[in-house]
Order: sequence, then C-alpha cells, then structure tokens
Amino acid sequence: MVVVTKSNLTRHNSSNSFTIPTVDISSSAISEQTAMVRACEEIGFFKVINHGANPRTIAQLEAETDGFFSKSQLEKERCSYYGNKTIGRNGDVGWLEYLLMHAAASSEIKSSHSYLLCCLRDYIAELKRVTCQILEKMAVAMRCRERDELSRMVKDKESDSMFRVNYYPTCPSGHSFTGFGEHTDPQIISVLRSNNTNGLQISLPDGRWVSVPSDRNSFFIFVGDSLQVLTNGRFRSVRHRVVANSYSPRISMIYFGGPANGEKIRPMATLMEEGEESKYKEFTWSEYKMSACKSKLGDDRLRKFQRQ
Ligand code: GA4
Repeated sequence: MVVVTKSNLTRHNSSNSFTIPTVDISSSAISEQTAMVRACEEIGFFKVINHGANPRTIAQLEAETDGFFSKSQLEKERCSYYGNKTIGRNGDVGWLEYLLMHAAASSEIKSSHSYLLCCLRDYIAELKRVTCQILEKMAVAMRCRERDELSRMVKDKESDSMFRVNYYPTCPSGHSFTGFGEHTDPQIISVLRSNNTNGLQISLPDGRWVSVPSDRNSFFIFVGDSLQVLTNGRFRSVRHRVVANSYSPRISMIYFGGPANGEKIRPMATLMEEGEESKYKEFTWSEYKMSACKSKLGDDRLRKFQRQ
C-alpha cells in the first residue's frame, strides 16, 4: 500500500495574474497561427477552443470514468489499465487513481467489450484526429515544408501514443495534496480535457507557477520534450503539476501524441536556419522512453541529451 504522507504535502504557491493563451482552432486567421506559435515558444502551453470534437463522445467517457472510479477497490483493480497513487516505477506517488493505456491498444477494443472500453476507444480515435489537426496547424504556422511533418509521427501505425484518465479524489478537509507532481511530458504533444474542477498549474519561464482555470469545453495543449527537440529548442516543453483539493474530485483525460519507437528525434531540417546546429544529441523515441522510465517524475529528462 502506498501512503501519501506529509512529505508529499507541498506548498503550492501559485499566482493567478496570468492570461492563458487561447487559440481558435476552427479559424484560419493568421493571428491565430501567430498566437499558437508564440504560446509554444514562450510558455509551451495554450488552450484550444472550437475544437470540433464530438460532444457526445466526450460526455460518454466522462460519465463512464466517473462511474468507474466510484466502484469498489476490488472491482477497479480487475482492470489492467488501473493504477492507484504510484506514478512510474521509481517511487513517485500522487493523490490520484488513473487508467493508463497505449492508444494503439484501443483500436483492438471490440463492441462486445465493456462500455467503458468502447468509450475509451471512441474518445481516443477522436483525440487522435484533433491532435493531428493541431499539429498540422502548427506545422503550417511554423512554415514547415509539409503540413504533415509533425502529424505523420502520430498518424504512423506504429505511433507510441498514450492515453490516461486521472482521477483526483478530494483530500481531507483543509488539505491540498500533490495530485501529480511537477514534470514535463516526454512525447510530442499532450492534449488534456478535464471536468470543471481546478487543480492544473503550469510553470512560467520566470519560475512562477500559475493556476489554469478549468474549462470542460476546451482542450489544453502541452508542448512535450520531443517537440522541444524537433524545433531545436524554439518551443518550450512546459513543466506542470496538479494539486488536489478538499471540495470536489478532478477528472482529466490526456492524449499523449508520441512517435514510433524507431523514429529519430532531432530538429526538423525545414526549421533549421543555414549553419544552425542541433542543440541535442540525436536519439530515437525508444531510447528516450527507456531513459524516461529510469527517471524520477520531476527530473530534467532532456538534460542528458543536450549538447554542451
Ligand atoms: C509523464 C506523462 C505521462 O503521464 C506518462 C508518464 C509516465 C508514467 O506515468 O508511467 C512517467 C512520466 C510520464 C515521465 C517519467 C516517467 C514515466 C512516470 C515517470 C516517472 C504516461 C509518460 O509517458 O511519461
């Protein structure tokens, strides 16, 4: 059993005087493209409105996961995707329960499986589409030669994308435990949707932590470590964390768009200026993933791949 003790109780000082950059993904206006690139460069995070994902698919998954997490511990543990408090393999813990799966596994789910699994499959398929649309807008905005220069990695049949649903139960009255400790995501991009409970915080380049007000109608986008490398450090992989509260449980669903195991993660040639050198040693996604598996959640995983 994992006990979340006083040592996981942190002071979560965060400031609120910050406006989350917002991008209307349905718009083809240049101003939206510019806002997206600027948000990725300056913060590594933005909110997407008018995403066009099927509201029914979203609502069904939210209802089903709500139901799943209110089941008995024994029943939840029967599900092979279920996890409770432990994060990764190196002793990290958080005040959460979750479902974690490879996105590709979802395409194997048959209609005869449980309704929860079918909802996961449908949501993941929808999110893959939205994620690729965002990556294509990004490639166009960055003036990449091909619009699918980023999205092709997530579209790849071998793509190692992941999906997780995090459930943060309420804390004992007056407490705010660390739900998910600070970290960056190793993949290319993460697309998060939550219920209407706050808790997500991001770290700004000046070191300040800011709270991100929840918005169940929007998606929140995180630049991952791989996208930082693909853009040779132009985009910033954003550190973030989640703080649980004592008044209402938070549920978030995150699609992590990742490349295939053999994909080389190195700056995209079309983005490099003449004579520009890579800031990173070249690595494949499977090498990076293996190194991430050995790390602690809060580690700076890119550091060892940085060129001096
Ligand atoms: C962070 C992003 C995703 O949730 C995740 C996490 C993974 C895990 O929960 O097993 C990791 C973490 C995440 C990064 C470092 C390693 C691996 C826990 C951990 C300590 C599924 C992922 O891909 O990387």
